[in-house]
Amino acid sequence: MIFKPQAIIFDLDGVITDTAHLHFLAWRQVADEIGIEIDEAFNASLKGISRGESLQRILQYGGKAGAFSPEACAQLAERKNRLYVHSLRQLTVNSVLPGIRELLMTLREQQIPVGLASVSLNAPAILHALDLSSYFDFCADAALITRSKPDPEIFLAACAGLGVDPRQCIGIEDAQAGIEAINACGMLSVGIGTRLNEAGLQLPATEFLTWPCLSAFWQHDK
Ligand code: B16
Ligand code: MG
Repeated sequence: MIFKPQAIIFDLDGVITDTAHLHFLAWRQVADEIGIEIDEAFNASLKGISRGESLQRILQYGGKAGAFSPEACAQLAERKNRLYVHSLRQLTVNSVLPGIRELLMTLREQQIPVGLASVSLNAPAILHALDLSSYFDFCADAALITRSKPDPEIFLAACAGLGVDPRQCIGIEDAQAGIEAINACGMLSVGIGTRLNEAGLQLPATEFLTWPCLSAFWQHDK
């Protein structure tokens, strides 16, 4: 008898498509305008971190923590988002990371519910641009989340929306904060990339993320 997880919950940026570079370009421009220089290495530390908190980390990095009023911070975050949303126009169905569309199709065939746990407020628009919306049974609403990853809130919201027990689910993430969030809710964690501590299973890239691989992981660890 093969046991299956009750659901698979995906992160978006870095797992389904790679928008990290677009986030970087938008943040770099805004940071530059207030005299802070950031690079791709620093940007990697913002993976899975909400927009508002990303701005606070940039200000801290540039030695300007507390230099802007809440209203000015809101304007900076809004400016970054306008730049970012504009850049999302370049996303097409070909922007899905290798193997992901095939995996989502197989999960449909296997009748395994699929959820999304992205802290991006732009997630629904991105799924739509990638023509993947129909593969997701529930997308947690980032606007209702009060605590950024590594808090498990967004993953718990995705499980609640699907009506599944987190301890019977797999979560997939590319960020350390996301792996910690998955583990904190008792889900099995799959990490995409390198240098992810505590991932139950670590794969170097999405092309290795297949249903046989996830199924074998589940049989082995449950
Ligand atoms: P937005 P994920 C996260 O997406 C990104 O990794 C992070 O860099 C970004 O700041 C955050 O979404 C918020 O995005 O500004 O579009 O609301 O990894 O949780 O899918
Ligand atoms: Mg991510």
